[in-house]
Amino acid sequence: MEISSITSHPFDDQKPGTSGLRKKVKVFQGPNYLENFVQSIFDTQADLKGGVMALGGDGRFYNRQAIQIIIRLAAANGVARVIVGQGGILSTPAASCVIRKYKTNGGIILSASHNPGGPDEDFGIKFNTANGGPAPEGVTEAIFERTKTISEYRIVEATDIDLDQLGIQQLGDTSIEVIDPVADYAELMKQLFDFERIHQLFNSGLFQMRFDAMHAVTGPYAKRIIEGILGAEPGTVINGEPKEDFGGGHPDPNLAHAKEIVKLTSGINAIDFAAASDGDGDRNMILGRNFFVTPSDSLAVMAANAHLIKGYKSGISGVARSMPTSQAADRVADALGLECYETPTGWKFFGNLLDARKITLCGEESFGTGSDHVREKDGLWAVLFWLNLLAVRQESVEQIVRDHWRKFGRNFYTRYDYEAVDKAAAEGLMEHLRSRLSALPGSQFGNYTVDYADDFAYTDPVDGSISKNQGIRIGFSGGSRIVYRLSGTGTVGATLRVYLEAYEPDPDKHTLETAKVMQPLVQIATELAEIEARTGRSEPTVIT
Ligand code: VG1
Ligand code: CO
Repeated sequence: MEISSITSHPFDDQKPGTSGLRKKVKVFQGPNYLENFVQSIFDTQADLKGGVMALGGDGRFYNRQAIQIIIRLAAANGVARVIVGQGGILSTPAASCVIRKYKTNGGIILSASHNPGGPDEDFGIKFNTANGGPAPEGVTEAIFERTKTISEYRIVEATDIDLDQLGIQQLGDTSIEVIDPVADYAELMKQLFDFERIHQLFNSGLFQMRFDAMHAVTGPYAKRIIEGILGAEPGTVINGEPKEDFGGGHPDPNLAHAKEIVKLTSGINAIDFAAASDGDGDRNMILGRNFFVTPSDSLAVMAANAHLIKGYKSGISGVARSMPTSQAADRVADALGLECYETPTGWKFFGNLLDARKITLCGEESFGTGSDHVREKDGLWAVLFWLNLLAVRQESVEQIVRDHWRKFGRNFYTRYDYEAVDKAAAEGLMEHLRSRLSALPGSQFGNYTVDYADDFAYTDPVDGSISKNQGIRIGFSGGSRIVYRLSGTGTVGATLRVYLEAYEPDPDKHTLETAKVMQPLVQIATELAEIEARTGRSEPTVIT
């Protein structure tokens, strides 16, 4: 097998963001762009030489071509074995499962998650370490440093691997093993959840659900597990055929983009339960009959009920949430006498806590929940968790959540996204807020008094690493909060995210409409940051 060394020149924009390197497909298709980044992974991750790596993606446009290129780079860089999902497919949580199960030295996941796909849309690449989790900042920093000085990459000349053929194919000294992308993941889910009970729920004839795969990667997973193994009626999984452009949609499971299931759970003929997942299968949205469960509440409900679920029946060791996620989970942890960790946005920050067994469950307000079963957030896992809970408690989604609020109080929550705003304007806005922080504590805004205001910094309790500038927090006495941060996953301009949380202990007020409750905080948040004056936007692009 002939190995070529190809001369290349560094790109200056290969710094991974919140979750890997994301760019327009056209950028990745450009000469040497993908090759440089992958070679930088091999150059910095010495274990991969002579080692094993997992490889797969969410099936979006350019997935198959990128997989072929990465396999040829892996062979030239002395990787002994590459485990790749059939068709180049692995959902993000399934990739994490495969890395852990086969004890690989890490893996490469191709995805831009919830960002649209297609020739003019987004592509992404991410390296996960041997624990199955997204590489921590130290590793992504090293890869980025390497991309700045790289001068060549190594690649073998070879014909394409047949990605649809299960089994081992040889590329020089490197074995390429094409595996069923669903089997190992389904096996893991069977260990965690009471499949018999969920099957009975489906069989009862009294329960109707739909799962919207949004033409993304979870289609085959959901069909095999929910319809196949658990016996839900055919047609339970909708939009289950993965498409390279996600059917032209935006595979982002929220109220704005997953309209189809919102409709199915609304009105008099509403079904009992619906859920959706995103492009790469790590996000989830949970809906009951005429009822939306905020991701922050979902995490809190899971923590409070984990002991009822097979895989967690001996209890949980602790919880963690990303900083902008509502403090609902904190209240549960408090009641259970457990620690609740507040981490920066991005799943990579949960890895150490999970590895050190400080936490069992974790979540993000951005429709992400997960546990120590893998090291990624896991969309279908969350759906199965809820199904298992519904089967055990024999109550509706709404009853379970309202009961939770009665016990712990309700954290009303909403997020405003201002997408594709001018980058300099967005940075200026954050800078201006930063300059005001020290003067804010004690000031009064309507009924709200500022308790603290800071630029969130995190010290990892396991390895002591420090991450600064992770978002601006303004906390009010009484537990309400405003958080501002700039997105690290977008590919156009900047996206300003404003996260709002209002704590309400009084059960009589739990039936109020979220938008109404949040109104005063919205006004404070937009005025304080001078959003309209600085970005020219009077309204957000998306409200979730
Ligand atoms: C967003 C979310 C964050 C999530 C990240 C990756 O990041 O806010 O919570 O971890 O996406 O999710 P940002 O920097 O754009 O706010 V996924 O499902 O896109 O891999
Ligand atoms: Co995702």
